[in-house]
Amino acid sequence: MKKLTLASILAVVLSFSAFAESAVTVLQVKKMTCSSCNKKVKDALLKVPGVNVVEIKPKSDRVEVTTAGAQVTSESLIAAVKGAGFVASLAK
Ligand SMILES: [Cu+2]
Repeated sequence: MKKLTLASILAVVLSFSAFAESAVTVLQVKKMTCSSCNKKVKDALLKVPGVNVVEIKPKSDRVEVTTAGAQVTSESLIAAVKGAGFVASLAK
């Protein structure tokens, strides 16, 4: 009984820390006018170390970036988008 409780506490702690380490940053990227633009922005963001998932919402110009941890700064994401030739800012 005691063992089971300990194991379940450990499982909760582990899943919580895994959750806490991943963060989503939403960027507003301007002038993504076609799927080729989307791909350029996505590829640039995926090259940033710590970026796991990039999801583009073409209708709203929003880009959701899931990173492995808080050490990935929004500045580095914005710089990557800039490097691909687009203007990005943090979405409000
Ligand atoms: Cu384009």
